Amino acid sequence: MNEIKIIKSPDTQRENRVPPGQRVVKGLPVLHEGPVPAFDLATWSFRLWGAVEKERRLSWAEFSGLPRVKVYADVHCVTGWSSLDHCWEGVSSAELKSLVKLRPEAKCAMVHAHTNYTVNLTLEDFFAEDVVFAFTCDEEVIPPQHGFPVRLVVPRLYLWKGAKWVTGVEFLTEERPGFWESRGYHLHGDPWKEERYRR
Ligand SMILES: Nc1nc2c(c(=O)[nH]1)N[C@H]1C(S)=C(S)[C@@H](COP(=O)(O)O)O[C@H]1N2
Ligand SMILES: [Mo]
Repeated sequence: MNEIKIIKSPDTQRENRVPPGQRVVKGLPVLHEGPVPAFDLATWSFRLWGAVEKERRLSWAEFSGLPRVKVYADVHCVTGWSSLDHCWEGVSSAELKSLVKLRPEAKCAMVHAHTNYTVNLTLEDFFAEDVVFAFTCDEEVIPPQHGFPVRLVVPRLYLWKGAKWVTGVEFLTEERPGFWESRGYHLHGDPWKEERYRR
């Protein structure tokens, strides 16, 4: 086995780990639009496309075989709850750089997921060291309602950026709002600045 790199999200090192306007809950509530999608790992694929030199599609065997990291992080939901001390194991967003070469005009990432869910991230936020495509949460396989087989975790932004049931990443040359961002949520979503909604 390769050694798994352990990353501590910087926000877990703060003296006060609860952002303004948030309260701490135990466990992880379930929140999403629409039904929990069914999955067949035999046909599952992860696509990387858009502003890249050459598009790629990875099978479950290929994607789940990539080197892994463990990210220790808190989550903050825009609706007002935070849940502390989670450990996510999966593929670091930075790992994708070994799979596709971004074109110089690439500026943003749009992460795509079931069902018609998308989140926009700047490349800086997307490639932050603690961003992970997670297979497990707290040492257990992510349950269906939390995103099985793979969900994104972006610890430094509100939890809506953590797309469950991800299907791929499209690289964009200009920012385009994702699912919630086009319905009034903030384009960025920093919980420490309370970037909840757009005016
Ligand atoms: N595919 C998908 N991912 C999603 C959503 C969704 O509707 N569809 N909702 C988001 C929102 S708004 C939140 S708060 C978190 C909740 O994650 P949890 O159910 O694991 O707590 O999932 C995010 N990821
Ligand atoms: Mo949410």
